[in-house]
Amino acid sequence: MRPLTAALILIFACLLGCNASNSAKAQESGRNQDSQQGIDDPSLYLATRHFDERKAWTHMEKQVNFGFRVPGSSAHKACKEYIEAELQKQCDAVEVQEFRMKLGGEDTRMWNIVGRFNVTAKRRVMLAAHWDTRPTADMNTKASKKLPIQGANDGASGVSVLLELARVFNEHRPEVGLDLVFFDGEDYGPGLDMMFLGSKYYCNSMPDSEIATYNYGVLLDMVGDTDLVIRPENHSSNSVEVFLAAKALSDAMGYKVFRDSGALTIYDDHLSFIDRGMHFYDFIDFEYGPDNRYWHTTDDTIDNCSKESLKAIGEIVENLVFKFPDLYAPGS
Ligand code: 1BN
Ligand code: ZN
Repeated sequence: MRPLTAALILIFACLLGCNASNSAKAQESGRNQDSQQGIDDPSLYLATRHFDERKAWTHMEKQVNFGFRVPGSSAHKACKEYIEAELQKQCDAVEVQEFRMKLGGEDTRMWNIVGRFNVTAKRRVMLAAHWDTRPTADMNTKASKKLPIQGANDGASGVSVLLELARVFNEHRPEVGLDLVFFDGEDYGPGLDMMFLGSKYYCNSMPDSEIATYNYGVLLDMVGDTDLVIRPENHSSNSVEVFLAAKALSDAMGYKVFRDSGALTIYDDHLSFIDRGMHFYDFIDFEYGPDNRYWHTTDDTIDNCSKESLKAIGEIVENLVFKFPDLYAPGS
């Protein structure tokens, strides 16, 4: 069989498969019924590839070169200024939300940072990541658990993808409003009570009228792992359409990043928004190294991350925003 014929058969088979599972899932999950879109839309296969992984990788290097971005440190302040300056180059509006917390007995300044496109649009998508790094490598087994982590994957990777997407969406405008949100204090810890500090603060400060403008949100966490695999996340299950659309894109674009099996339940920055009724999916790769052995350890280094993974998730999210901005009706 000629390669083109084989490719067309494959695409047709995939279209049929997507169509059947999609309509059933749409009824279950309350997908935006008014939308003309669907993951059975053939234009899905005409993906754009504007995301430049070399530019994303430069953002990785810059962040890890600042040092450990632990709240209260000079590296943390330098990184905040870097993210803000990069967003100023690309976005229609940039906002910095300062808040203070007592950390380790010190009154500590923390910052959530937002880059907006199409500021007044009433149909919006939020893409988010945390930019702080964990102060202690509590999962270390060989070296001290008191050392800080580089946070190349757990911190810098999501930021790098969002900063490169800011360039993409400035040059190729999305049809909806888009907010790139960088949360501080996600990983302070050691326990869950002292994590997700920035996202809780940010979410609490949003009026209902603003929540009601969002179609959905996506959180990117630990997306730089050399072997990138993203599985269903159970807290995000009210947003299954987001996962299905991303998986359809991933498959159609030739990536094997999104998998149906092995669902996880993860506490993360998306939870406050879900509690307020938003659709919010956590794209997290929680298999970092063999048996997740690099997570919250001094092995969370740039050497254990790859440009190719940033490219895959960057292109998938780029196309999610271009092709599937209306998976849910705003505020639904
Ligand atoms: C993700 C990355 N998280 C922390 N760093 C959230 C999390 C908390 C994931 C506890 C699993 C367990
Ligand atoms: Zn972490």
